[in-house]
Amino acid sequence: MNLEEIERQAKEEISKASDVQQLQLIKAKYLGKKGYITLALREITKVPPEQRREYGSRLNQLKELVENLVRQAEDRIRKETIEKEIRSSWQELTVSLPKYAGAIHPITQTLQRIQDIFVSMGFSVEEGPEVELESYNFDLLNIPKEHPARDMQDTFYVNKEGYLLRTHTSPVQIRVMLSKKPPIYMIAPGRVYRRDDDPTHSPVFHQVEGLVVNESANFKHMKYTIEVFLKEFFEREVPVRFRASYFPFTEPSAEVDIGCLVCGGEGCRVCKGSGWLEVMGCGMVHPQVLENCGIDSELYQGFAFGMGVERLCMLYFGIDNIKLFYENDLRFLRQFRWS
Ligand code: 2U9
Repeated sequence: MNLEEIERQAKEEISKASDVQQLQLIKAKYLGKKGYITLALREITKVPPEQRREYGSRLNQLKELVENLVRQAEDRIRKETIEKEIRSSWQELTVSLPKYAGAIHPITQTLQRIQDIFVSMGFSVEEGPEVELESYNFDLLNIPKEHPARDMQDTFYVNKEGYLLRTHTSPVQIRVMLSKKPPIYMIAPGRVYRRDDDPTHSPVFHQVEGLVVNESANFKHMKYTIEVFLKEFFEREVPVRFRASYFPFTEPSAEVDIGCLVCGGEGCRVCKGSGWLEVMGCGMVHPQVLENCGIDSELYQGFAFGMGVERLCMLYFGIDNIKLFYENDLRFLRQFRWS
């Protein structure tokens, strides 16, 4: 084979090579120990002396050309292999997404919405332990030793003297008051535990409690704060009424009702004919509670409020059984995709 012939054939074969092994064989055929170009170089002695220089340089050019073509082909094959791999393993994620998409749990969504509203009003969000000191959960809150809430029937005690599973998030406010000076504007969201189990009560549920302590807090401030919150939470003007009530840690105390969201106040099954739905409790912090936490009740006043997250979530979404929140039935949970 003459050199032109070798060049033409090598170019054609290299350009057609489609995998690395094939390319290695072609390389050996031209550049290997017994390859055409190697043999041609060896045969240089047979070329007449006056043509050797020209022949040698021509042959070296050809060798370089073939080496370059092989390198380029290696790159091309490597790229083609990767592209082929990508094409075969590629998945259209946006198409399969809706079928498998998760949802944020309705309780988490409700907690987030409640927190966002209070944060927008300048409250901080505080957290505390779920296994709590009995004294923070009851004593410092002015809850007497013989109070029924302290009963083994109502509270989960743990096998360490003086500790329990918190029955409300109020001990978080105690911790904040013990460690910080007023002014205090805070909410305490979190999980709480009570020995209850029926269609409207779960042994584990969530609360958000709020506390404001400053030199001038009064019932009017509390009323306004709660009214603004409820309007934001239910995304409409809702009738709100404050009913006198009693809690050991607040005085005076009130329960807060909104006009029934289902019947608009006419009276229905949901509001048990009254036209009103109870949504939270509140009151002016008992001076004894402030004193228990080292806050001078002559100088400072506070208001507090508390709400059950499950109850607010059920009212907001129109859910009638609290157990649905804990069963993790996907047919239920799927309905709460954030749109
Ligand atoms: C401190 C002082 C006062 C928190 C309050 C309520 C009223 C209340 C209930 C709502 C439904 C609990 O989840 S529920 O069963 N809560 O009615 N909570 S005032 O008062 C405090 C808290 C901490 C130091």
